[in-house]
Amino acid sequence: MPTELTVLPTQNLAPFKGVKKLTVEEYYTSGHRTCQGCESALVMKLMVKAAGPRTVVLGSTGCMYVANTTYYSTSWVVPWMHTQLGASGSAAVGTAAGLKALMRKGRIKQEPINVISFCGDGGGADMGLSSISAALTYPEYNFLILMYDNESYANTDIQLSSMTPYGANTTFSPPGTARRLLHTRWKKNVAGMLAAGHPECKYVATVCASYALQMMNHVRRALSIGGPTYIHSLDPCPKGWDYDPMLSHELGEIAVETGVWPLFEVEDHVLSFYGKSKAIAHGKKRKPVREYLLKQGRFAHFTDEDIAYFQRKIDDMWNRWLIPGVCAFDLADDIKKGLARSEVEIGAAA
Ligand SMILES: Cc1ncc(C[n+]2csc(CCOP(=O)(O)OP(=O)(O)O)c2C)c(N)n1
Ligand code: SF4
Ligand SMILES: [Mg+2]
Repeated sequence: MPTELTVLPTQNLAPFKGVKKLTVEEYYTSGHRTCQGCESALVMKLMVKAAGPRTVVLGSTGCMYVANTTYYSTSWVVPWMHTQLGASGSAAVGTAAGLKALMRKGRIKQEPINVISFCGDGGGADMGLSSISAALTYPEYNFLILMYDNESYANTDIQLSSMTPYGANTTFSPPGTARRLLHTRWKKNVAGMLAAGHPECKYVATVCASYALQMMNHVRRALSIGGPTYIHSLDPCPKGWDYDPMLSHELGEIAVETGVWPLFEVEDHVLSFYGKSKAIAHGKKRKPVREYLLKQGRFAHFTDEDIAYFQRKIDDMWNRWLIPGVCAFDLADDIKKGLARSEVEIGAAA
C-alpha cells in the first residue's frame, strides 16, 4: 500500500459475550431531553458504550443534536462536536484526518481513537448522502458513520424524508378526504446502496437497538475493522410514528420479524444476514406487515388495500431481489443461464 494510504491501528474491540459482560461505564448519560421511549437516544447510549472512552463523537443537526445539548447541558461524556445537517461524511473524514496529522507530527500521543459521526435520515439519506458517499471512498482513515433512521425529519416536527415509509402520515403528508395517501414513494435502501457502491468501505451493517447486544457488537466490529465503515439503525420514534412509548422495543422487533427491516452485514464484501433475519433468509415465515403497521398511528388511515400493497412490496423484496432486502434487482435470464453454464464448465474442469 502506498505510504500516504497507511491506516492507523484501531482498537481491538472484542464482541461483548453477553449482557453480564458489559462494561458498567456510560458515556451518554442523563441530561438529554428526548421524548419518553426515544429509540434514537438508546442508540446513542449503546453506540458510545460499545465504543468506549477513547472516542470522539460528531453529530449532525436533528433530535440527537438538539435534545442532547440543550441550554449548555449535554449528556455526552466523551468529546462531542455538532456538525452541519448534511455534513456527517465530511466531518468524519476531517476529524479522522486531523487526528492522524496530529499524531504524525507528534502533537498528540499515537493511540487508536474511534471517530463516530452520526446523522439522522434527513441529514444522511437526503441532504448529506453525497458527503457520506465521498467519505466512504477514503481507505486511509478510520471512522464509523452511523445513521439513526427514525423515518422523518423529527426535530422540526415530523416532515417526511426519503426514508419515510410508503403512505405514512407526516406533517408533509397528512391523509385527507381528497387524497388518502399523500406520500406514495417507497423508502430508499441506503445501507444496500452504500455497500454496493463503495468498494473501499470495509463494513456496512443494519442494526436495531431492540437487539441491544447485537447492535453494540456491530459497532465494535466496525470500529475494530477500521477504514471507512457505515451502520444504519432503524429507530422507532413514539412522536413521529404515533404509538405508546412503551412499545418502542416491540416495534423494532416486529420490524425485523415482518421482514420490513432486514438485519445484515457486509464485511470485506461478503454479505450475511444475522439474528431473526437469518432465520427468514433460511425460510422462516415472516409475520404479516399488518401487525407492524396497525400498531402505529401514522398508518391509522390505511385500508386493507393499502396494507396488501405494502405486504406485496415486502414480499417482492424477499422473493424477487437478487439479495433479499439488500439488492433491489435480479439478473436477466440470459445472464443466469450463462452463469449456470459456466458453473457446469468449471465443475467439469475440476
Ligand atoms: C441546512 C439545514 N436545513 C434545515 C435545517 C433545520 N433542521 C434542523 S434539524 C432538522 C431535521 C433533521 O432530520 P433528521 O436528520 O432525520 O434528524 P431527526 O430530527 O429526525 O433526528 C432540520 C430540517 C438545518 N438545521 N440545516
Ligand atoms: S421526536 Fe422521535 S427521535 Fe426525536 S426525541 Fe422524540 S422520540 Fe426521539
Ligand atoms: Mg430523522
